Amino acid sequence: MTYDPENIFAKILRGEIPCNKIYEDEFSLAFHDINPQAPVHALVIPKGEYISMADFTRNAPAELIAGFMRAVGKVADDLGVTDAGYRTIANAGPNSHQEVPHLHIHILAGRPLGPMLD
Ligand code: D5M
Repeated sequence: MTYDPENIFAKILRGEIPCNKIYEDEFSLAFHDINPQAPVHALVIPKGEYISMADFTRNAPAELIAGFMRAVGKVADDLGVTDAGYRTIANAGPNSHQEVPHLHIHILAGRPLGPMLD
């Protein structure tokens, strides 16, 4: 599968469509999910053309991988959910119901989340 530069998160990264931004640095952009599944539902995406965690960890430079993962923890801290707890999810591929083919980590928090799977 090749990266589709017209996916919606690529457009957000290029500033072509807006997002409700939480955090940005040289490696990452974080914003609120448009269709929240919990009181806190953030998305963190790496800067670069990566479809999935497999694509990212195989192909991204180590500095970007480290910076991206650090941003996920920082966003959770900044949102004030670290102590109460939160869930991170990165869907990948058809069986996971990945809708947007640009790597994104969901941060879900703000209420007890219950069992992991539907
Ligand atoms: O999750 C894709 C997520 O992306 C889903 O929770 C909705 C969200 N989404 C889609 N478009 C937008 C925009 N424009 N802003 C913010 N959030 C958005 P997946 O894991 O691919 O199923």
